[in-house]
Amino acid sequence: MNVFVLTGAGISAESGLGTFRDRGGMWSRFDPARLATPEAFARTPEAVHAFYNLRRRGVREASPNAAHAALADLERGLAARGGGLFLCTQNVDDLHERGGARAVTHMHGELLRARCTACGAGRPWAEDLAVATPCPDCGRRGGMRPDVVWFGERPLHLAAIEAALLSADLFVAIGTSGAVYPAAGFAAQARAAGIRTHEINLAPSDTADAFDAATYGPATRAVPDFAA
Ligand code: BV8
Repeated sequence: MNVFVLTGAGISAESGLGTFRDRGGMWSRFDPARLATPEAFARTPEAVHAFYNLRRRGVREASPNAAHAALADLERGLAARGGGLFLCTQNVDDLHERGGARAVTHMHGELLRARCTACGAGRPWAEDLAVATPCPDCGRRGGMRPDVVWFGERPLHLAAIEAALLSADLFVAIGTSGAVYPAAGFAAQARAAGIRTHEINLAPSDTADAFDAATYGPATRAVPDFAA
């Protein structure tokens, strides 16, 4: 059996990492247009660095939770039975990896990586970034950026995601509001291809009507129950 799982910020909520659109969520305290777009980075790079430095520290202090571990168990169980789990996340944290998942597709990039806009070199990066940070490869300053996908930028790995989505037997979305495209369109795409769809969330998402089934509750309870 091949399962495609799409996760969002809700799967990391119980690890203490904030979500974006819940009450008190990140986008209610910070303006994404001023902090999560290429234009914002060009206009006020230090403010963007400060925003991502804060989140990078938060990720380092957070621990994976029972939902991350349950997906890692599911990945091993499906492989042992000749199937597979395609774990696609919108999240930029590394909690899936630290929770034991072996293959994670980060379609919105990774907070613990940085990329030089001058030479294009990318690498793991756990420390703070600043405009003055020199690129370890080309030495230039002013070009280092968080290796995440901002609004208006093309998400990563779309061809591999599309191929895995259309060859799945089941599509499961976990902890996502269904507000951000193209990820929010995956459920309808799966359904149109005749693939069963299941939503696991705290509450019905914006795309709840694209799902055949749903389990509502905290991910640390709903995901282990589902994956069992
Ligand atoms: C693109 C990375 C072109 C950086 C992020 C008008 C209409 C339609 C689309 C658009 C439009 N105008 C612009 C667009 C495109 C735009 C978009 O969709 N905008 C939306 C807001 C309208 N999309 C883009 O710009 C994308 N790029 O389109 O390029 C293209 C496309 C295809 C091919 C070629 C070119 C790029 C989008 C990526 C932007 N980067 N983040 C960073 O993190 O700072 S977006 C950000 O939102 C995060 O990645 C996040 O993961 C993502 C989605 O949010 P969620 O994960 O769902 O989080 P949210 O808080 O919203 O929801 C949490 C859910 O969890 C809730 O439902 C809650 O109930 C639940 N929950 C809470 N606690 C728990 C829980 N569930 C279980 N247990 C709990 N304990």
